[in-house]
Amino acid sequence: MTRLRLLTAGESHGPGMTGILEGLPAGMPVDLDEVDHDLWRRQQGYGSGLRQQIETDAAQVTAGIRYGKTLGSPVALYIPNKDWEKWSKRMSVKPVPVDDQPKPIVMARPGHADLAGAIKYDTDDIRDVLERASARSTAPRVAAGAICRQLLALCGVTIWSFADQMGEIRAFPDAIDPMMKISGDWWKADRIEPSPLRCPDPEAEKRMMALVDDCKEKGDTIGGSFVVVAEGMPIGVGSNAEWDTRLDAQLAGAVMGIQAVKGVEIGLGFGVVERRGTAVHDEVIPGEPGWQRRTNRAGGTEGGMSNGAPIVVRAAVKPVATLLKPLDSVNLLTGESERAHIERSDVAILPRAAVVGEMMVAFVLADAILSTFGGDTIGDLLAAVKRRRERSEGPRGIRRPLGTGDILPDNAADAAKPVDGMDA
Ligand code: EPS
Repeated sequence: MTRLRLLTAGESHGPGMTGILEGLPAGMPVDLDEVDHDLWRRQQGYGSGLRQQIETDAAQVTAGIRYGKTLGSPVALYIPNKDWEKWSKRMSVKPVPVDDQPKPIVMARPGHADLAGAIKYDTDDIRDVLERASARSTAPRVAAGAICRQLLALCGVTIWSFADQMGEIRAFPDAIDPMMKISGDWWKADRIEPSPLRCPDPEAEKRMMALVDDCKEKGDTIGGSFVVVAEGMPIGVGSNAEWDTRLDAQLAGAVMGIQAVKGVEIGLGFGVVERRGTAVHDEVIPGEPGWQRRTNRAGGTEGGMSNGAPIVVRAAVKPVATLLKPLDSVNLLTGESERAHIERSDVAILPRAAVVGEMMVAFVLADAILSTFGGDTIGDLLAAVKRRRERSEGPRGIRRPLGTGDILPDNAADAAKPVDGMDA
């Protein structure tokens, strides 16, 4: 990332989770209730374990925001862990005599960070590893991503997500068709948000819930895939110039960095393998304004840059590695074969992973927009985005003169106003 930096810290059962987001422009209004609402969304989902009933995640801002607007300094977010009350001894920061410590965890769970981490950090207690590997670390990512999403909204970009597959059950087999065009009205928030699985297809949702129940009964877990869509991106964000500034590479890396994600596709993704070029690339046709695309198989990026079409990112989520019917493992101390360690856990995390996916996409797109357009203030940024949108309105020869575009959201003008009292 070139402009925004996000550093997170915190153990799952430690005192709390911290996120520091650096690089936001000054003067950007931040709705902290919205941030808490996004944290709440991350905690919903059929198949979640008991931990989500214990926690009510809310972000305390300890730096970077004054009178509801960013200062341009790093924004620090703290999300307390309610469960810490019960773990303060087991997760004590201060030394605890060996006889008072709980029994170490020595049976690595296949699929978790346990085995590699125990060897890497040379510990006899896998808890030293699993606490940080926990998906709880996605909470501060969501809080920071929620702020990025608000910045994107000011720039005219909206992001949403849904679960499109769990096990073998696919939502709307043709909802996002091979042309990558979204048909019908199923994608609307009032269809997705109330769904316990973030699945807007009620028929598929019912079968997915039954699948979760079946896995729970059998001590098993289940994964799936989710899709994140970002609409309204200005054209030419990201870069064709260098491997690490390519927008698609950054999106793939950030989404792959979410716990349990094993695959990321943009647009057709692996669907390009079996198709010929004429069935992969998106034809450009005359339209309003200037031109249109017949399809969106590229998923909104070409040559490492946004091409103005919706950005469509799909991620494969593996089943949770903590199994009530554990797989074989080897005792780290004795080398003997035993069953893997069992912890309180979740049966399915797919709907929650989708919300984290939204926020990671928001973080990458906000970073790319800021890297492309710059700006010490939100006004600077929005003015530069507006110029780019005007420049994108059509072929050079028929473009409207610069300065006549009216394509930013209604509230963008408010955001661009100077901070109250700035003149004083
Ligand atoms: C997790 C195990 C569970 C999850 C946790 C991730 O926690 P616990 O061990 O306390 O039951 O609920 O995720 C969260 C706490 C969260 O907020 O997302 C794991 O092993 O990764």
